[in-house]
Amino acid sequence: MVRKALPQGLRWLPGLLDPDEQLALRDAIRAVVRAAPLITPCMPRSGRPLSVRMSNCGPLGWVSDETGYRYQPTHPETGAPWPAMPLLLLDIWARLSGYPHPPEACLINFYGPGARLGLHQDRDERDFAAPVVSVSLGDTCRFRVGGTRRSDPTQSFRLASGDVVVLGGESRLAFHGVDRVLTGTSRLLPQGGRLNLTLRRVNPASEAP
Ligand code: MD3
Ligand code: FE
Repeated sequence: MVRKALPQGLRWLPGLLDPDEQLALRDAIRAVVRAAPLITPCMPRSGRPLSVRMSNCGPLGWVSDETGYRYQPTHPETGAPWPAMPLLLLDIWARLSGYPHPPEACLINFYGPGARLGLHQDRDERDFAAPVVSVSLGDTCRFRVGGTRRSDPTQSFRLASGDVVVLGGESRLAFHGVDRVLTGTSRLLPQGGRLNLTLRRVNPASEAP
């Protein structure tokens, strides 16, 4: 097998969270999702539903509907502010991001049976100076990452429960996606499936209130 270098600025930390931290974070996300139920987002224009279900915590949340992608302070169905970000996530960001301000958004992606996420870039944020920090819980997935152009070669690796990935530097604008979830690879979520939490800055810190 040919091993390629990971994109510049991508830091993969396999097993960063120990089993107790994974349980604590799972329970914190359960509480978030009880207050801010998972949504089935739709693609802008086509209105086609995504297979990944989503919610958010923190001051801002990422939403996608027929009118477009955006960050907003409230849940689109309940109208309530997104729940607070669990302290464990703020702590992970403070340790790993190298960014002197807290994250503004945590997107919660839930992958049930057959869910996947096509190759895309994350560019709805206005601040690309901050990294994205990703935390995986539950079943392992096959994650794919390429370069900053869609046509760049890609490579894939497995993200398991407790793995954290920091996407800074050039990797911040790399194309990436989730090819598939490997059912039955973790017992953290009793009904199976995979959770991914991405911590993000949205607005440049210089413009923060
Ligand atoms: C590389 N989530 O929420 S996490 C997303 O597993 C997203 O749910 C995937 O792509 C998931 O937008 C992948 C790893 C990840 C997250 C953000 C990135 C990789 C990234 C941003 C830029 C480059
Ligand atoms: Fe993404």
